[in-house]
Amino acid sequence: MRVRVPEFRGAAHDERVTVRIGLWLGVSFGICFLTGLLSHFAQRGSYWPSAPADLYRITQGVHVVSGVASVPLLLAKLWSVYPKLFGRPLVRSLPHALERASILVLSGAAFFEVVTGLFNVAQNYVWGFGFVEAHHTVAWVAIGSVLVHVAVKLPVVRRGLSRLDREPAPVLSRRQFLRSTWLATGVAVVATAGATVPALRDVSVLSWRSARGPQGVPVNRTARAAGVTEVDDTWRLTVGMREFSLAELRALPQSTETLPIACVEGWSQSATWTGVPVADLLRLAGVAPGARVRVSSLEERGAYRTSELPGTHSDDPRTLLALRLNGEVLSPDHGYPCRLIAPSRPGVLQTKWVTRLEVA
Ligand SMILES: Nc1nc2c(c(=O)[nH]1)N[C@H]1C(S)=C(S)[C@@H](COP(=O)(O)O)O[C@H]1N2
Ligand SMILES: [Mo]
Repeated sequence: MRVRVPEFRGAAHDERVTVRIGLWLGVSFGICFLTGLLSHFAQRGSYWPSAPADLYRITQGVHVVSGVASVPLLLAKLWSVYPKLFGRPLVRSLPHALERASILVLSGAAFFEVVTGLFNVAQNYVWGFGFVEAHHTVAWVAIGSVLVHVAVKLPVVRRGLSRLDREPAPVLSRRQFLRSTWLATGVAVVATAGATVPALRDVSVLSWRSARGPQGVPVNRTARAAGVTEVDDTWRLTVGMREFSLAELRALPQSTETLPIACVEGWSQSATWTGVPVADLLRLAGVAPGARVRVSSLEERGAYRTSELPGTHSDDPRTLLALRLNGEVLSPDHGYPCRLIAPSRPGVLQTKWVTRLEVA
């Protein structure tokens, strides 16, 4: 039986163009998937290295930038193959049906990841489900269907990687389509990467959160939003069985470290923090070094009001209970009277308005 397919002769629909864009999409998706797993691990896992201090900042920056790069690539890829949707009959055989179904799953999962990721970056939680779990689960669906898709299409990939300029006529427009795709991808990356790459801050016009907050550092949740508005002289830090007033904390030996806040949303910002090393406080309270520590804040509601500090971090001399930021007393929005700041730690776990440290 002859299968009639309407003719789409535009250069964008050339198999060789589809394959090239597909390859880059595969690379950006693969990088995004792996760095996403690392982020999940850093947030949930019991082990995550505390050095180098910029480790999480880099993996999460790469995660968000590769996700952004996937958007134009995904759109160009779909544009390139959409004529295939008009192929008739809809289903030719069982393998063909499976292939079509897998593409449906792949496109759906890819769109879900990109859209939820971008909304999260914009701090727009418009849905009823938990972002982290959904984004993580669907990532496995997406990467699984990518692998199936690549395996099924391997012969096409081989064929499609042949030289673009074998036939003279539509060469230019094929190259033009590819070039505009690279260009759109480059623009998307440069326009947003400034959120985490300081050198790009001024060219990243669409970058989120690159605006300065108080003391030169952006703010995610303000003290008012967290309901932490009244901190007075009765405030105490409880460490195990010991209590410290703010004056007592200020009287302890202070350390100064330059460490980034690296938000899971992709922005990051380095700053100079001064305070008491958490390891010193634990020692004063008689806690054995390397303990896993639960950090609690004054915040009464909110997903990030507590966090756990793995032993690798509680033991690291650069992990501070910070009292000062960039030379000034912490502003309320940055966690006054004190906040946790540890090297290579996701921003959501850098708990502000700390009131208690205890062995987890
Ligand atoms: N208690 C508490 N601490 C918190 C949060 C919060 O909502 N509540 N937000 C976290 C998030 S998501 C980030 S990125 C950092 C941001 O710190 P900053 O506002 O000082 O830049 O604080 C973290 N600490
Ligand atoms: Mo964050």
